[in-house]
Amino acid sequence: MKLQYDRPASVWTEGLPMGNGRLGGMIFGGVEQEKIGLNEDTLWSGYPTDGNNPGAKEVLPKVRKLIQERRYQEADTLTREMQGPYTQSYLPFGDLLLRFEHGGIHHSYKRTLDIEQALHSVEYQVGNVTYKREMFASNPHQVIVLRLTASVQGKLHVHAALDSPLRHTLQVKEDRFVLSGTAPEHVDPSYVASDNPIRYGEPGAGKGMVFEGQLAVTAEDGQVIVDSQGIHLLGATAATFYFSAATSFNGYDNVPGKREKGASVIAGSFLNIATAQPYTSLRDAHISDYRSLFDRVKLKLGTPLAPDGMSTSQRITTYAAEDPGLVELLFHYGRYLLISSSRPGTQAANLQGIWNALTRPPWSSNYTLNINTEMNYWPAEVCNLAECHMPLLDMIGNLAEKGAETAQVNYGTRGWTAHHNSDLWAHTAPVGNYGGGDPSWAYWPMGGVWLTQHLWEHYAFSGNETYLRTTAYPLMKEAALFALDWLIDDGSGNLTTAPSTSPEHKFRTAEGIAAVSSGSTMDISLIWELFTNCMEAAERLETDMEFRKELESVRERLQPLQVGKYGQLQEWSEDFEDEDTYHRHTSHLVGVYPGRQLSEEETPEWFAAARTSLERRGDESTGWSLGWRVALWSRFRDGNRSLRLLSNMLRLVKDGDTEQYNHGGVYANLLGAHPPFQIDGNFAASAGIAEMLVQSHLSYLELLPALPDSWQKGCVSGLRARGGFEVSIRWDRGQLAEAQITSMLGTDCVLRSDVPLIVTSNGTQLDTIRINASTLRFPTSAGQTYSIAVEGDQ
Ligand code: FUC
Repeated sequence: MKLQYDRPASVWTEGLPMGNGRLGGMIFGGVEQEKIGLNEDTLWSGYPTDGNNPGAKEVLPKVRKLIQERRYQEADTLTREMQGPYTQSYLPFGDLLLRFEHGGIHHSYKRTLDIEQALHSVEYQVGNVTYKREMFASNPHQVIVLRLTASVQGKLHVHAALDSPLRHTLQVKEDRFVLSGTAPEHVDPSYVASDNPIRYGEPGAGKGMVFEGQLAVTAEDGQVIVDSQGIHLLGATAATFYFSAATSFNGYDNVPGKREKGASVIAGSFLNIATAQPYTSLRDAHISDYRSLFDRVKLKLGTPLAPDGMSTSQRITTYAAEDPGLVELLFHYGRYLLISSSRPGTQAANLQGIWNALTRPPWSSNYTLNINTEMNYWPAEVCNLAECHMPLLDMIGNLAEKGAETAQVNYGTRGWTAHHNSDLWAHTAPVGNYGGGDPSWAYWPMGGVWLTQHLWEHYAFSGNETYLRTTAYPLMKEAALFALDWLIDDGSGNLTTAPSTSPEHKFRTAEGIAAVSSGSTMDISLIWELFTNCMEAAERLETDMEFRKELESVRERLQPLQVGKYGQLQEWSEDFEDEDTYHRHTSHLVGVYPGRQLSEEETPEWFAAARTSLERRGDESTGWSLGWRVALWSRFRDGNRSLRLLSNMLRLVKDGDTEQYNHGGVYANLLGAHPPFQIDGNFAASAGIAEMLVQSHLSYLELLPALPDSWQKGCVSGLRARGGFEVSIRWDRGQLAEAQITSMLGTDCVLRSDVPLIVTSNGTQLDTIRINASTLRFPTSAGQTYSIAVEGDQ
């Protein structure tokens, strides 16, 4: 449960991340100088705007006509007229720099991240003195804490300071060193060539937010001097530094008066509370808060191959997924990262979670809604971190408000829509800067339709009907209203979408390559999922019977999916040739995972075709794409293939490797590499591993659906399944040995198993009802645990 290294990080991607959901730190410094990259999750460029494009309404019928006439390239070009501005960017706060006055010559260096406790430590010796640094980001106290100690009295001489690449001033306020800054009003995306990419407002009168960071120290001995250069700690043996930060962000809509306190007051008050605590109580509060989430799931996949002291980077290059211990670490690391980047009340994790060092980060470090944002949250429910899902669910509520205007202004439809990208300001309009964005990504009005799946899943796992009634269903219904108005008759009575893309992928026609056509499989599948979820929700809530019927009849008329000439599930409504057979997006398989439209039982032909499609895509891609394929192969019940994909993912990518689309992996710090760094691969890996062990997306719960041959013996506990179940499983010789299922809601449990099972509760065997050859059902009581064994095994 440790990431460990025997030398300091030399670059950011060798650093180790800490976070409390809001504040992030990337520890990537050396011995003589420690460096912690700082982040605050509301620190973005920009201010509220909408970006809606009233001209889109007139363009829409013309684009639809071109599509009908199969003039796809012209349709591509015309969709550009429907675009709005790019989103804003997630920005770095700056760095916390600690200079140790003991020189750089040292020995016995070790740095560790213990993900069981969310604690970082650095330890080394200079001569006979052992220096230690212990660091964490506390959620209960909302500060980053650094504890420094020397084994010999009075040996700590340290200078600490703050710096930022954003406009700022430095000053001393009482005994604190304070950095006050202003964010730019605008930052151009990294992929836009611009002479003036970062634009600040008038000093003192700009629209960019302000932010402040405060640094303080309490020393047990020695001397502390705070001056305009920073904090000087002289001749101490033990001291604790505290970093606190806040911004003036006042909600995505910046309604005046909503926020009572400014950045400075907020940052200061967290610091007041933290500095008044002894170090041990801060540390204890942090660990118990973190463990209350982390400890819920345990996983054992086999005997670790790597020797105890081996560095994590060495372990990755030597073993990849052959070391079950490394796969366990990867699984739990995703959980660590979600707990560290997404807590109730914080912003949703963006492309880099909350860790970003660049003023023009890749893809603006924004919310990319055509896969990456959803992927970030795939592990939340199944891996027992439903609380960490909340920031995304809240964000969906914001997007629904802004997206209702976009739907109305751009298309004149009901409901709400979001497109390819979003940001802190809940951007919902198509991006592209009024014509500059390639339609293959810039044109995609399905963001809202896909995101609402998360609202339903939060309910499906928890069974929380109040949440479904008051929050989830109304937002889902509004997204469904958009979809109803968006669908058009394809001329044969079927309903389709147009203009439509299969995100980021293009097709070839006799005329050339294009992106825009009608009824991409992804559009149809996402709408199918939304309508199905809405219908089930309305049924559970016993509401909206008429609306339910309407959805049902419209769902019936959705343009049917098709099997193409290679036996593949067609990605588009015509059997076009792919622009790139090995493309990273597997959008047309969304009904296999994370959706449930396609299955062996319900849609065997399409399911088999989807498998062929995945086969054709191959096993090489970006980090996040490999993660998706782990989960997809699990849904095809091919654990060996999932493991192969995990192996491809556990491939060391070097810092500085340029943007790549066919060879992703992880960095030395086990963070996902597209490359560049993108955190979604980590989250997909955790979700995919969970999917190998438990599935519940269909009408039953399945244990060990995709166990690879090499995981002969192991156990997992604490995974969640839809319907309100918590599951623990032990397996041996590659087979189920026993399982415990705890029922949270008291609903019937339906289990799929090819071998006969015995269910007992409190030592008494239950009568189970056999539904068919492979599924059985038994009633449960809320709070009760049921033991499952294979008949004949006892
Ligand atoms: C989509 C992907 C890219 C990258 C970007 C953030 O555009 O196709 O690979 O993940 O999002």
